[in-house]
Amino acid sequence: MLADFDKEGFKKEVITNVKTLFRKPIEEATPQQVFQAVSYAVKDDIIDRWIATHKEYEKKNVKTVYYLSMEFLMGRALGNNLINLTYYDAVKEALDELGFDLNFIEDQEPDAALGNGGLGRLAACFLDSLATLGYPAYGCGIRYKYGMFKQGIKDGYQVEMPDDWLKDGNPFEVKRSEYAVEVKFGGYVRVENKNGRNYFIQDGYQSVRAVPYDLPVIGYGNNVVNTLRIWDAEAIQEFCLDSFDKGEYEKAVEQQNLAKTIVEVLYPNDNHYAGKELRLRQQYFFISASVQRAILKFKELNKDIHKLPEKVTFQMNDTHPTVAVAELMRILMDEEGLEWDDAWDITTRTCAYTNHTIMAEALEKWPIELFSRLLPRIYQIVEEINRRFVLKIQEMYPGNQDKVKNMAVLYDGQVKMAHLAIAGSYSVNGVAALHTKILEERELKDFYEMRPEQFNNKTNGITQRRFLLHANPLLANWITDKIGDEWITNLSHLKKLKVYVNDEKCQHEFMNIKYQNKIRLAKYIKEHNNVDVDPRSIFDVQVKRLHEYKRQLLNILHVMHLYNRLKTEPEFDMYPRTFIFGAKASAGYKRAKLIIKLINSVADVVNNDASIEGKIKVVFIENYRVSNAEIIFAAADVSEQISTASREASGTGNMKFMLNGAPTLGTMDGANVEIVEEVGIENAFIFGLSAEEVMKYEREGGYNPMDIYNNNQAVRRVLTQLIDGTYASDDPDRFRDLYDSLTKEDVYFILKDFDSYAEAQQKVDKAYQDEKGWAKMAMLNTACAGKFSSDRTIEEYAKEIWKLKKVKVSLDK
Ligand code: GL2
Repeated sequence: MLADFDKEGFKKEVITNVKTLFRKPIEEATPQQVFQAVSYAVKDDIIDRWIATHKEYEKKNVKTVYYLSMEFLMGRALGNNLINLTYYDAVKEALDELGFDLNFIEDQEPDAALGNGGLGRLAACFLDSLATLGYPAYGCGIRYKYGMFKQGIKDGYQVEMPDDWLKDGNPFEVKRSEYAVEVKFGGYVRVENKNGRNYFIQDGYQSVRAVPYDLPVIGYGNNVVNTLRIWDAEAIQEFCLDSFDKGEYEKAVEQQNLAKTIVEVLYPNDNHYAGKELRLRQQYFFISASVQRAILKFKELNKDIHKLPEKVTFQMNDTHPTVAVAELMRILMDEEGLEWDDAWDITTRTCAYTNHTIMAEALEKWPIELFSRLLPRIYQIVEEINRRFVLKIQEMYPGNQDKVKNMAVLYDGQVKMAHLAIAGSYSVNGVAALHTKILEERELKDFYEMRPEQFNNKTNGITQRRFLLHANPLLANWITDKIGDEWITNLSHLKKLKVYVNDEKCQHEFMNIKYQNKIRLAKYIKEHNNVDVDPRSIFDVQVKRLHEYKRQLLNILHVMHLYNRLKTEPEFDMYPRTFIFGAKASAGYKRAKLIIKLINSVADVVNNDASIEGKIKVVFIENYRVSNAEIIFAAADVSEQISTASREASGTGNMKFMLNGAPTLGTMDGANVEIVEEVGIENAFIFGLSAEEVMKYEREGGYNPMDIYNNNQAVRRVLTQLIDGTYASDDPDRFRDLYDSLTKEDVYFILKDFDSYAEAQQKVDKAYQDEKGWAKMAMLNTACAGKFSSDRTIEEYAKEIWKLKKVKVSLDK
């Protein structure tokens, strides 16, 4: 495949690009300018494939999935694009010859951080797999002007800074003004009767023009280039002198402002909805635009709108895009002229819904007052959906009011978006086996009983192209040396590594690669945190969003406990350990932010206490994001996946660690269960209450944390240290909120799981000292990670939900 890469031509193009873009010779270009010039040169290589792919899709009139998502956490594009074009090494060489280091050039690119965490990153991995497998797909989202905020740490506290990711332009995007559509908000609905049929007309509305920007999504070595389409908003009515005269100036300003605010910023909440009007506007904005465009495209190739389900699936990524159900109904009835039953039949064979969480605070509900004011026509449709759905429930369960209460779309003055999604979809899936089971047996039990065939599980996955091939080149090359390169597109091949796990030479090589990656991370930590860490210590890593259910607090309390032991138990010893954290907290999540402060305060004390001889180091990596995640996963020895069982729907970081040879220290939650199933429980460190036990306690009203406080000296000691100034000498009450939350309710069972966690940690300490045993365990984790490729996940979606066919693309020159 490399044969078609023209190195000399590429070098020339880079030089020319610098000249035409920046009016400079390349010797005078800034690194950012070189990055731009290189990216435009790469884009040229992409364009032909992009056009060829879409020609092929049109020629075959293929079925397409539209992956509707408020979030796509893409990270950087350049390196990944080169990897998937299979040009990475060649471009590296070309740039070397021009006197530039590709790694350094890659570092100039801002992360496209249009997402919060796992849910958004999953969407990005899915796009990579869809293109690699040759499935026709669009990602549809929002072109936020500001993505996920940049996190700074000041005096140990998180500070948020705007992420102005577009300030230097985005070389890979293409603006497609010709595909702009109008999206309407507010006003009222007027009914007009023409020839005996009622027409519903929205009047007195405000509107914006939705303008798509397309980003290429490149399949690995197969010429397929799919599209991530993100929508920008522009004012329909520009300021014009006319409007002064007609007194419409105010309206023009209003529309300008509306357009500007809609796409201004990503809401930085993970697993939590804020219920803000602007958020609902964002949702309807990108859904209306995406669905309108999809229907227009469908109609270019197909005459009969009834064929829509044969050609299109709208996959709704969580509750955020579920207004799509009603928007599709609106288009089918008000624009295509279908009757309700016909439209409903088409809609419910076109829409599918993925649930990503059981956390009640994440399932969106909108006050009817707000919803109907903002989306009057859509609300009418939702009302009718609800009316018919409730009739169906009553028919199935006569007289059972509880069923109506639990399942209605409209209830208690609210629009329940999950219920709308389920009523309007042919498929509802969870994201790991345990999660789907909990949905079926508990959270969505009534819906499951009504229509069990609608439910299915699709265990999440990650793309090995970014999280191994790009992130860990040393290991990637080693694997390819041992078993060939088929793993790049078929991760199950990794199991061939099993024959090497007892081979001492291989163990050595494997652990040496880990060591090199630890040196790379240590260097990053020194540069960014100015902390020295010893790459020979155990790198124990917890990187993910900060959330109480993820229990970073359990981790840091345990660090405090170890520190206590080192200080007071002369006979206690431990293998040197570096506890590495990385996490953003939602800007308004006070307790999460306090936990960040606690981690940094513990770091201050422990890292500066010479008496413990560097046995413990604590590092909080600032601004955790996709680009530094790639370095972190590759360097981890231990993967902390310690959520309260039942709460983490799946987790995907857990899979990235496993792939890079880090055993899981975790609870039996989410996909951890399946990781253990693949690798064997002896190759993981499992602790804590099971999901069933947690849910049983919850049914019975919780447990009493004071029982533990009173009987467990180690726990009492660290709790006391939260309020006696040990870690806050200037303000001993600083962490009182954490103390109170643990001693009063401990809703996340942190104290309950403490002993069992500490015990598992001791096992880690012991296991690591058995060098061969550890090497074997680490290698087995990599070897057994095959299941967790997003290629496997996407194959399942494509076969079982979307019914897509693969397309081959060739480049006729
Ligand atoms: C999440 C879940 O919390 C997480 O466990 C899961 O892996 C991802 C992807 O399915 O989805 N749900 C959610 O709302 N966010 C997640 O990361 N933000």
